[in-house]
Amino acid sequence: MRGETHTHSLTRESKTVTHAAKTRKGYYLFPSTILEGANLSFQLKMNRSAKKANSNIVLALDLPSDQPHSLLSQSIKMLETVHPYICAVKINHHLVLPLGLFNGIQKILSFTQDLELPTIMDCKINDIGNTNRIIAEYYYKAGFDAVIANPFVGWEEGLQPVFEVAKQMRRGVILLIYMSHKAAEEGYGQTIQNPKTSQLTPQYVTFAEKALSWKADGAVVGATYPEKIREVHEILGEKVPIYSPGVGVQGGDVETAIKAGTRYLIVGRTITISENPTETAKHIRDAAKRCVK
Ligand code: FNU
Repeated sequence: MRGETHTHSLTRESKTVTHAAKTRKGYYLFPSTILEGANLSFQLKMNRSAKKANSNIVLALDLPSDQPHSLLSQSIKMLETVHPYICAVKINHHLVLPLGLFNGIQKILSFTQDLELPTIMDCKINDIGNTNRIIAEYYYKAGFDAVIANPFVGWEEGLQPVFEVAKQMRRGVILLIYMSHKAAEEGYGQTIQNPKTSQLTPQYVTFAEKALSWKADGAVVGATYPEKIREVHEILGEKVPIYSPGVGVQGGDVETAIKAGTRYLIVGRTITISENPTETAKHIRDAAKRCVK
């Protein structure tokens, strides 16, 4: 069993070269899976991973904060047991703050890369453009496949630099459209006057439209608001997949969310603090599988 002492510290780049064979001409020949994996867009990676695992569950690797010294080994242990039932891993500040990005989180990312699981950093980027670009660059350089960002800051000098760096590095950007918590209505649900058309519109509808025009790779809509999922899905169709957190502990329901149009379910505590995370992950995966057409 891998633990605190495991030596998975290779970066994405050095690992790729480790797997490569050098020809006489000096070119590297990569096994096709590695080459394809490195070049696939985030959306394709997710698609492929979901098919392979026969699962649409994104594990929110949120562990309790009472034993910070063993978070790394707890994370690896969790991934070792639940990975057959998930298609991706989402990491939050629960781990980045205590473990640090390059010496701690990167070890987890190296492990998820070995498992061929795409990773999402839930940093909810929400600052001025220059800062946003630097945040995204750090996470992508550490090895994350996608970041979550907040469309409230807008495009110019807001999220534009994030989308630019994502394009350069072939990574993904997922936008918050309607969050899962009780007060989501106060921000995402307020009625605004569209500055261009002067029409009154719900905030989240304009965010869904931005997700399309900015070519986002995903849209977060809480599983706790199936009617919002349905409405957003009508706007996005299959172009921008919906990711829904809020299943289980927050009150959202697997079947209702999927039937309303969710593509990926983000599940944290229901799995991570359950008595048997593997069984729980399998149970949720199977429940989700039954609803997917
Ligand atoms: P669980 N999360 C969320 N709602 O819960 N990123 C949102 O609207 C959102 C999120 C995250 O409740 C939350 O921070 F945009 O234990 C946590 O990491 O299943 C996870 O999704 C849900 O955790």
